[in-house]
Parts: sequence; C-alpha cells; structure tokens
Amino acid sequence: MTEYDLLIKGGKIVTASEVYDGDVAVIDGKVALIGRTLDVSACQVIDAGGKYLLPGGVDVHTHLDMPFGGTVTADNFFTGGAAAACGGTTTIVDFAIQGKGQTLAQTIDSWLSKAADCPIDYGLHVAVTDMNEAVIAEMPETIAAGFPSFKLFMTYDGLRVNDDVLMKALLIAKQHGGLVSVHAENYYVIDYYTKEFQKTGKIEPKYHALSRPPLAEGEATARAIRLAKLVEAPLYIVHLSCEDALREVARAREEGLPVMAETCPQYLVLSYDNYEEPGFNGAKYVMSPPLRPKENQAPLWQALKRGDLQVVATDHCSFNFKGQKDLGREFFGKIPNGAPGIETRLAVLYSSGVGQGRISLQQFAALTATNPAKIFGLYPQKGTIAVGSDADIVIFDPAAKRIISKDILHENVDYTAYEGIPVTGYPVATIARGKLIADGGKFTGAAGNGKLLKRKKPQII
Ligand code: DUC
Ligand code: ZN
Ligand code: ZN
Repeated sequence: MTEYDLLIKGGKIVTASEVYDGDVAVIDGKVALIGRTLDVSACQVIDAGGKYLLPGGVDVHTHLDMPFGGTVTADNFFTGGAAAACGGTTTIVDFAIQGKGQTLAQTIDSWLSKAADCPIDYGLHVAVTDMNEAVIAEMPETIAAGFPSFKLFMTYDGLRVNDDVLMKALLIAKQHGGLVSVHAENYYVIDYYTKEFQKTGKIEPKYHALSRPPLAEGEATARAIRLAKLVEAPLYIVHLSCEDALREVARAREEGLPVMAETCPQYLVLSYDNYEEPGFNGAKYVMSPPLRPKENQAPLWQALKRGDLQVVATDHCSFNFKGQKDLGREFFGKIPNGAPGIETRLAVLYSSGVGQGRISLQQFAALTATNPAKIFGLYPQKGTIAVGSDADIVIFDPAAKRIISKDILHENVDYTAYEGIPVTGYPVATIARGKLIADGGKFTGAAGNGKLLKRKKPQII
C-alpha cells in the first residue's frame, strides 16, 4: 500500500470555486489524493478539524533586499520569506530592478543571488528602468526564460520611463506573450507639488500624500490603459489605491480590454487619517501611492467583489522607523517609500473582507492565490488545491483572534502599519510542497528551501 508523506485530515477545502469538507494526501511535494475521508497511511498526519485549508498565498508584489531612497529594505529574502510563510504565503514574485547600464540577464542574475536563501518559492518580474534597443531585443528571450512579466514605473527619478518606452515595452511584451505592469502616477504633478511644499516649509509626512493626489494616479492609469489599447496589449496595474484610478480600470474592462489590476490591504483598511498621527508617526505610512481618504475604501471593496480588481498583493517594502524612515525628518521627500505587509495580508483581508461580509471565502482564495497565479503564469502548479498541484496549503483558523502587533510578526522591521488592529481568522500552519514551514506562529522552514519558479505565459482574466 502506498505510504503518503503527509495526510491533512478533517479540514474544509477552499478553492476559488468551491468550499467542501475533505482530506488531502501529499506525496513528493504534490497533492496526490483528495477525498471526503481518506483511509490511507502517511508518515505525518495533521488534524485540521474546524479549520480551512486554503491554497498557499501567492504575493506577486514584494520588494526584498531592494536599494531604494538612499537605503536598502529592512527585509531580505530570508527574513521576508520567513515572515511570508508565517502569514500564509508560500510563493512570492519580487521585482528585480534593472540598474543603469545593466542588461536584463544581469538584472535577473543579481536578484537571483539575493534570493538564494529564500525559504519559499519565488519568481521575478523585471523592472525595466534603462530601456534601449539592446534591452528591447532581450525582452523576448527573457519571457521565454521564465520571466514573462515586466514592471515600468511612470514616476520616480532614476526609475521612471517615458510614454514612448512604455508603449514599446507593451508592444514587445504583447508580441511575445509577456505582460507589462505599471506603477501609475503622474511624475510631473508629483514633482510640482513636492517642490511647492518644500519651498513653503510644508515638510511633514502628510505632505507626501498631499503631493500625490488621487487624480495623479487616475491620470497615469488612464494614460497607461490608452497606450495599451493603442498597441492592443494586455496591462496589469499594480497597487491601485483610489476610486479615480479604479474607474479607469472598470471602464476598460467593461469595454473588453485585457486590463487587470491589484490593490493592497493598506488601501482597504488604512487611510489618509494615519498621516495625521502625532509627531513623525505618519512616516510609517509613507508609501506610493499614498494612503487615501476613507471614501476610497468602499469602492475598492466593491471592485474586489465584482471582479474589477483581480488581485490583493502587498507591495511589501519595509524600512525601519528608527534609522531609515528618519532620513526624512526634515523633508517628507527623503522618507524612503514603502511599508511592511508580507505577513499580514491573509489575516487583514480575511478579517475585514470575509469576516465583514464584503467578499466570499472563494473570492478570498481567488484574490490571494488563484488569480495572481493565473495572471503571472504559475497556475495550476500554484494557486489552488488540486491533485497534481504543489502541496502549498495554509491551515487557517477562522475563529482565531489576534491583535496585530509587531511582537507577533516575523518581519524584520521595527513596526507594523496595522499595530493594534484586531483580527478574527489567522493562519495557524503553512505547508509548502508538503513540508510544514510555519506552525503555531513559529517559522519552521529553512533558508534556501525556496525554488526559483520559471513562469509560463500570463493568462488574461
Ligand atoms: N512604492 C513604494 O511605496 N515603495 C517601493 C516602490 C513603490 O512603488
Ligand atoms: Zn510601485
Ligand atoms: Zn512596489
């Protein structure tokens, strides 16, 4: 009789389309059998009675070991990957940022050396910051080599590209089955306000948000969509934060254009009000796009429910409050942009989404795992619980109560933007390719156990 490596008994299996009671047996890191009651022998048996079995989270927007704003992110691939595991994420896709003069192959190589000790599976998007004819020529082979998605920044000195470059990248990606994603904010609007505020002594963290108004995101989103429409290319908008940008995406999808978008938990549960916290505290929330006035939250939730937004990722980009965010005490423009979130995504989205009746359990699985896996060429190896898929499974206790606090998290950073927020529902164990990598709030995996994922062509959903 076959001896399985692992048997998970008595859980409620959640996929993007179903919720049902079942046991799962694993062999060689893959789901081998699913049945209402499996009477098989296994080396390890886990009792998941009363718990959900969710597909391992797929976070397609992380920044680990990334130089940015004169410093380097606090989390590297080991600490970020371990924190992800404890939060129920088993796969990440990180952004390899092209340095000036680097080829795409060099960019990938330099990021692969950073990722060598990642404890969970990982893929890379290439963020193209220095486009030229040689880079364009390299895009098709980059797609074919398992790196089919690119990111282009429409803002940030040193990273941004002009519309002509964006259009060319969209065209080449489309011709070779790749996908371009954009950070959509209007550079000139931000530059104007930033300089005006600095001139007039408006230097506190909240002016970061006020210098990047929702209309600047809406405008850039609309422009990117039109450029994609012009060359008939698919487009993915990262970290969409506000109603103005959302309207553009919804209208494009209504028109039948292959436009997809993600939002992040911070835009669903935090708001501009956080910048008004006393002293320099607002710096904890300095990220781009910034947190928005509360009125933007309900439309984002509705879009998740309706399907106008397909993914919830984190944009995890951690900088310590002391020693890094501090760089901008005298001027908001010097605060490194970014906030942690790799570990809290599932708990925050479940509690405020499923728990509050805003999205269904199946939608939760779709937004956190299935859809990102499909869009970024990882499905069905990742993103679902099915026979033949990788045995990446989160045991999630819907009744577990936690108060989010830096003290319960594993992110290598001195704060969490969600400090003090109560949640109901928490990942209590995480299994990656059949191995327990987090258990009862402890990381049980190992450095370097993550595998590089060479991805297939993106799906349009
Ligand atoms: N936004 C951030 O907040 N940080 C890093 C990059 C980005 O786009
Ligand atoms: Zn961005
Ligand atoms: Zn980002």
